Amino acid sequence: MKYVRFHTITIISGLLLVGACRPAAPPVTPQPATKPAVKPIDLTPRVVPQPASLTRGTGAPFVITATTGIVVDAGAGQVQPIGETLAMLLRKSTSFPVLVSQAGGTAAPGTIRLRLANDRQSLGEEGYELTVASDSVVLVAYRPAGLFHGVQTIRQLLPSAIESEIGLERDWAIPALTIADQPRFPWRGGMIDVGRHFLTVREVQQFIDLLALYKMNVLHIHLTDDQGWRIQINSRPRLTAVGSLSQMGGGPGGFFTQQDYTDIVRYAQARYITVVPEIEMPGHSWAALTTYPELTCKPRPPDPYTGPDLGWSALCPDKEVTYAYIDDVIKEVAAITPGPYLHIGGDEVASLSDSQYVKFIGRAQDIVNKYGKVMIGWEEITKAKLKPATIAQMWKSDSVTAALSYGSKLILSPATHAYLDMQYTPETELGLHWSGYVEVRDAYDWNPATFAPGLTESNVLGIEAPIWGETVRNIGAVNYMSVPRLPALAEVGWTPQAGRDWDSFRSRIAAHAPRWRYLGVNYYPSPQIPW
Ligand code: TNX
Repeated sequence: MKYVRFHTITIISGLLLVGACRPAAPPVTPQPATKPAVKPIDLTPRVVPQPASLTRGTGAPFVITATTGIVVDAGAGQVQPIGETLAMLLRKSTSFPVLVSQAGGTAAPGTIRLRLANDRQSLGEEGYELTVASDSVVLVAYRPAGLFHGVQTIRQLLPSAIESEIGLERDWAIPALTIADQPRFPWRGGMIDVGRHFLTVREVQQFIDLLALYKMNVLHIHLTDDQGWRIQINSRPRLTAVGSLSQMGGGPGGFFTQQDYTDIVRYAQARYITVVPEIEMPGHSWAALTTYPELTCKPRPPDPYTGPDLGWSALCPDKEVTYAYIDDVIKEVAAITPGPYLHIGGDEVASLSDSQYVKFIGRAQDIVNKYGKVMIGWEEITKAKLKPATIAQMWKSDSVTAALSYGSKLILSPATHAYLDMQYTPETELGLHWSGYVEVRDAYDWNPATFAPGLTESNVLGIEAPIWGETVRNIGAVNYMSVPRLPALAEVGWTPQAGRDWDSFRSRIAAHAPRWRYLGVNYYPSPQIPW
């Protein structure tokens, strides 16, 4: 009680003191209650990648309300889940029921209509057409992948808050417009390296989510390297029992069971993304060699390797046991991979002679083909005799002529533009800089068709952005290094060259930052972007 009384007295004397020093207050005129000014919603479309053709309408926007429904074609089995994907996105943030129903005929007023059209072959495997008016949204494609990409466009045309995990009140408006869109290149990929540092299934799925948002369609997973083996092989259990227990810099490592891998593949498939598994050979193979030391030509103690050096390890091309081992591994990986491709690495082999290397790649190609897959390898494989179907992936692009001479189209991943593990600037805490610094503009401002002498538009299968794992240990780091460069590269792969412009890109991508924050995606706040 004593304390309370003392406290009260102090306050009262304080008030008296303040009152005594103040000049007399002017009389207060009562004001009518006003609402704070409502910021008008910005209906400028800021779609990344920029659509091939976009025409703004003059009418009112389409507004999603409690009665908005999604109508999908009756009987088109693959359209229903795409409609559900869109409905789930809209339900979370709007709190509206957004029912998905099946119907034929024309779109009812107030609906979002998703339709496959057999006569729209010109839209290709991934193209779509979107027409937004005040009373309807109509999305048409020739194939389901086109509808899926079109849904990503609808998503990006809505306010960023559409990504919110909790219900919010907004004008959920989509601007009136017409879009006719399809990709420049059929291959638009991202590569993730779980060999150096393992990532969980959920983390890989989060990377897939990012690819899907920007209409990329390939996930290349680098599953093995010197520092760790990350995929269960039933006929060779020691690969995971021993080879998975290490990682770069020391630490626990990890691996995917075949069921984990299948979960990743299914998650990607539902987003129209093809998974390309990579089993590195003959180099970058120390994790396997610690479990099978007899597979190397140059024995050394089979201790785990956790350092950064490249090019020193190799399977022995002169031993038949090597090919028995590859056969076992490729057979199982091919069996759990529905996509048509299998990547064998093939890069940076400093410890074999050219003739050993060439012999090895030829035999590996036969084994990959025997299990029904198209072989992909880094550009060094062009030293070998390749089949026209085999695909070379360029990282330095000094073997373009060799690659084109056997008839393959090329995947372009130039380290100077497309390597997401390069530092943005000397100040970037993560990443390497052996190919220089890659700021967002470097990732954006290049033309795949004229990138190297001898290339033309038709030789290019597409582009791929690898994020090597030496310095990247978790999805937060993956996202920081990927965003905004991955969206930039997505636009390089999707949008026709004539439709691309750095100033346009930088102002559009700036508007994606609130979206990334809702999604929990870490990003690099590049000074080149007007955030
Ligand atoms: C080169 S380029 C590699 C990877 C490294 C990367 C680091 C290529 C095909 N291989 O083994 O992780 O540099 O940036």
